[in-house]
Amino acid sequence: MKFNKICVMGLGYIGLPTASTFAAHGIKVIGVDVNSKVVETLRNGGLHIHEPGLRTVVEAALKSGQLTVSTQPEEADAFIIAVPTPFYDDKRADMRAVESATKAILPYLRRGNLVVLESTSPPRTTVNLVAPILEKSGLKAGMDFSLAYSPERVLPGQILRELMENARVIGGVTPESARAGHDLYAIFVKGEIVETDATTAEMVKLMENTFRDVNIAIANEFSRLADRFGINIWEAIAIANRHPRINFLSPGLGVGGHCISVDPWFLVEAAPDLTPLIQTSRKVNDSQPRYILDLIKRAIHNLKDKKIAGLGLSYKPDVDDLRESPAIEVIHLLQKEGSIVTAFEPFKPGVQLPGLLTVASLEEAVSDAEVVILLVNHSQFHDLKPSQLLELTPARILIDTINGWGEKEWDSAGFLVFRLGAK
Ligand code: SAJ
Repeated sequence: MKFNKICVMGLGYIGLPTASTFAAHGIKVIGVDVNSKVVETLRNGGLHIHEPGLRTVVEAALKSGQLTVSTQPEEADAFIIAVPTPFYDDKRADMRAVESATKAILPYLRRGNLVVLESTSPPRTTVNLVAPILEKSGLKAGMDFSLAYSPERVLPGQILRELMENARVIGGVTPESARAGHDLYAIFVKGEIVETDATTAEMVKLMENTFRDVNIAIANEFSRLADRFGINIWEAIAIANRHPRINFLSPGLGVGGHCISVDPWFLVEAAPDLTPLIQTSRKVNDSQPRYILDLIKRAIHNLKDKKIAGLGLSYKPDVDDLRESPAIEVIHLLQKEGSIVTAFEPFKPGVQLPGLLTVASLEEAVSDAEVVILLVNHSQFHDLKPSQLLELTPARILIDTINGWGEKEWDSAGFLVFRLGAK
């Protein structure tokens, strides 16, 4: 199948890099976002998200005229839906954005088009939710137009590289739909493109993120056991991972972000009776911030009125995304204990968050602190030398929740350091 023009619905962390990458490969792309602020920002040469290398690709795509942005879709050869699928408070998948993006395509859908859903979705979404909406056009999915599910699998921080290099799975509602999807992504994907059916592709995505969640849950549980038995979990994991069939992930503050902390719930919702392990892992990871609070309490005893500098607010190192961030949760827990926390996030230095005291520099955060807590292993913090921090802060107690400050360098430098999972 040939593609001259495609329409990408959703210009967030996935849609914008995808739209710009297609444009960079000579395809005419219309990028659509319902948020007019996003469209305005892009039109004015701005960027609403931080991702390494993205600015260059977006600027080039817009300047060349290959990418245009709008709040409304247009007729195209292919439509890609890359909108968020968050969850409600009760952890059920919120499919409203997928539903409305699909409805928005409906008036522009023509015989011979391809529609691809990329948003992470509960099993059978493509056939049970997307296809029936599109078939209101009078066209039949898999016969009159192609319909496929192709999950994004890129890692925030490395999106542009992974978009092209990762293997890509394309699940069609028919083998012909999968083939059409293959033809589309072959425009820029250098990794292997694997064709399957739509529901398998949906499951693959959910299985991948769930596997990671379960793996992190066991690492978090081991960190608690390490505290109990007086061993160093970081050393133990490093040794265990030398076994050829073992690959533990790392413990930490818990699992944040918009993907791994959300996606396993889609499987739980779809089959609560079949998912006890997945549910327990989610609970273990969600309870890790509270465990971290206990660790801090064991180190400091009385948290009331303690002046604490919290380093990092994002959900993981070297990204600006604050969604579902366990670092923010730990700070709220400390505040409930009466601590006065001053937080600094280098990737969003000016950020204002309800109920949080944030400052725009490391210096400001630590200058008056009694305790410094390393919450996110951003390079800026990881690369700090103990002598630099000694000069910036009167605090002599450090809490390292993610093993960012190695024992050798830091423990003999004049600080009293407490680490998660270390004796
Ligand atoms: N984390 C740990 N320990 C680890 C690794 C991560 O506690 O050893 C924590 C992080 O600090 C973070 C959370 O887990 O809070 C998730 O981070 P991540 O780097 O594991 O994953 P995401 O959410 O940034 O991206 C994942 C990726 N999925 C997999 O690796 C299977 C990515 O490929 C997906 O495209 C993305 O989810 C997505 O969009 O679904």
